[in-house]
Amino acid sequence: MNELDSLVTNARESFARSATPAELENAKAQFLGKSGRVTELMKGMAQLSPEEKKTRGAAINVAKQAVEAALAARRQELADAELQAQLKAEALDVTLPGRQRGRGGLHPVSLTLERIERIFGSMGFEVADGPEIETDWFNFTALNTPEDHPARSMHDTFYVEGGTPEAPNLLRTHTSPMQVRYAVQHVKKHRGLIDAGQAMPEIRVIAPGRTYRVDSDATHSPMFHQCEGLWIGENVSFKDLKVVFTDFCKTFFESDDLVLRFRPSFFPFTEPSAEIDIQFQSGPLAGKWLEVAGSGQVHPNVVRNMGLDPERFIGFAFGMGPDRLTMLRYGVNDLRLFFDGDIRFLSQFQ
Ligand code: 2NM
Repeated sequence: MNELDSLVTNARESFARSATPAELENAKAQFLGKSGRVTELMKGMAQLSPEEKKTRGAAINVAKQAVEAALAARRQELADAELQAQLKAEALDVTLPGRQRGRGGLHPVSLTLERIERIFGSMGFEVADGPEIETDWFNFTALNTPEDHPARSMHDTFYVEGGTPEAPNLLRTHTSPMQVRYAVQHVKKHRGLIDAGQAMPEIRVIAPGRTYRVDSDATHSPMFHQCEGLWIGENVSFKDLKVVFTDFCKTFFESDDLVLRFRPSFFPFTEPSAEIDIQFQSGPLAGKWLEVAGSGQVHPNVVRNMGLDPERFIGFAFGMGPDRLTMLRYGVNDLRLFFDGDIRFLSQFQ
């Protein structure tokens, strides 16, 4: 191999070894730069005769062009490789579905509460609201709970700061205190009518909301929901309770194929009292008696604490658990699923 051929071969090898554009430019300088090998060869022609210059010059030129061609080819190769690497690094799967903003929605228990409010609303019941931190009087005393009742113990009730020993503050253990507050306001508003012996607009209210008890297992959460109902007038009876609650159950469960049973029971705030059991006649829950609420005729002491004369005013109340109603309606078997906040579970109710 002559000198010029080996120069071209050296250049090709040197360019091939250059892995980056910067290395390639250094390699170029060694051959085509001011003191590069091709340039040195051209300088070396000075002493040659005109005839020799002609042939030697042409041969060097051919070699130079070969080196330049090899350089251009390698530049293109490196540029292509760089582009490929960049494309790979920034790879986009244009077939992926777009990221959507989560739409959000109501919690299944909220859906149940809305449903309860709408059904009782259609029967003329207002919706009461009130504080979750209650006084001992509204939560227990007004509801005829004896001073030594176990529900008042620290084992069952969360007591909080801010009260006095005689009037401690607590997290409400049921939503009835809201009804007492509502009834007291209602009576205050209509005191004139009542004392004049005229008809008072009936108290017809439900009280939905969060309640708290010291209790935690598969079927009890320290925070749970309740919805209580209250209807008081001069001519309200247990028959009205049965009609109202039966109608509610049929609408809530979207079925006429169910029966109710009122089973004698005891609550401090009602007398007589009854548990309400429901039995579906068809569907997945058919045949079993399921307890869905407590109820009763409001105790005379409670009527009195609302500011009314129990000889003249009478009514009924009931209390149910929207968490349990939600489990029954959707066939959920663990209460804790509602309060774990797992979006995969909760999003199924939208
Ligand atoms: C229940 C069962 C029976 C109830 C009583 C009252 C009030 F305010 F009239 F005293 N509200 N809710 C009641 C009655 C609640 O829950 C199981």
